[in-house]
Amino acid sequence: MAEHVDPGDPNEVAKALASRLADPVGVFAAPGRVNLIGEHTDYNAGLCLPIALPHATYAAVARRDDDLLTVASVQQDARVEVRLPDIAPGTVDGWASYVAGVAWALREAGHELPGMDLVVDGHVPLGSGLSSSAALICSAALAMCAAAGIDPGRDALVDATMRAEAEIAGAPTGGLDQTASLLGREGHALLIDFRDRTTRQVGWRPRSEGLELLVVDTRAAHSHSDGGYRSRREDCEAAAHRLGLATLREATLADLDRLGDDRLLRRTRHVVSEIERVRQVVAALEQDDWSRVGALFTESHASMRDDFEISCPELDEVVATAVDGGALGARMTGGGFGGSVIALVPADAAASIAEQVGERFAARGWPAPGVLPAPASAGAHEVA
Ligand code: GAF
Repeated sequence: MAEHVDPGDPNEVAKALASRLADPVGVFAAPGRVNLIGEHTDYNAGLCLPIALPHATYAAVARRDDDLLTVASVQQDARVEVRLPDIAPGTVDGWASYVAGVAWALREAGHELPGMDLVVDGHVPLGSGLSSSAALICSAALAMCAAAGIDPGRDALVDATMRAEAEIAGAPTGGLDQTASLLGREGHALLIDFRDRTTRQVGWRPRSEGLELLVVDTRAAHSHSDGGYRSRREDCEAAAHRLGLATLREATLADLDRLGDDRLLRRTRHVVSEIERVRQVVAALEQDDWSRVGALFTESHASMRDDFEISCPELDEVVATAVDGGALGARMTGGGFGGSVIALVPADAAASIAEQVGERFAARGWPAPGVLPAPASAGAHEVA
């Protein structure tokens, strides 16, 4: 059977977390995300369309009189302690490097931070392609800003969280996850143009049409995912270089023949066609054409499976099961090589599709998948 993954009650989570600190400044929540469409386009200066999930990471913070940063987690035994001036690339590793990295990036940007105790509680499933790391890093960013009494603005926080993740945590991501977590809005998808990092809120309310966005966490986390992500970035850079372009955003399908390399041709075809699909999904949403949205999801999945080669049997199985069960369309979401699928389904078919996925996984001897509710939810905020 598929297992329901509950986001938890934000007020209860916040209350329990605050009680772990003597004099908390506040508790801050930052959501995970699902990207509706526009995969591996962010680092190609392309378009993405994520929504924020109701599942979030929570960070409670208290000030200290010295220059120590201490980080504890409800999910981890070890408490990490580091002097703020000692944080630098290579000095903190593991999950706490995301939190220490934000402190480092904010200080690098010229902000003064006090010593702080942080306690975090993660409600975004780990390794699910739903951006648990962006949720952690963004909740810590808001908590630290509140403790320091500063408000650098959301765009500056996107910069700081991206630097933290790339330079301290060692994950060279493209900005999609942090932007979605910081700027997401209830009832909306966020259209992000990574050429100039401008954003636009686009209405996303499938429930008002009798539809539901089903998120299925396959719980397949492939060990080569880090290497796979880097190698896709390198392929895209190599393709742009061969075409004499700064990024693949400038490429068109007419350029494909000039690449002279089948792998680079297929990588480029994915990026160019995926950016176009983002435009088409936004246009379809503006016309309330949900069948078209679904069809574009399924096309996107085929492109990631065949051209970008970032799918895996578990992801393909969920997509096939959802489509067989009556979904308007389905695709893997996130970096790939495991993680989650989104399926746009008639609300009254959601439970039976989830059940069929669970049955097919059991038949193949795979661990039970997780199923998450996914109404478009609020971006990072203080929990009242
Ligand atoms: C991961 C990365 F962190 C994002 O920046 C993005 O590239 C995504 O994979 C693929 O669209 O989530």
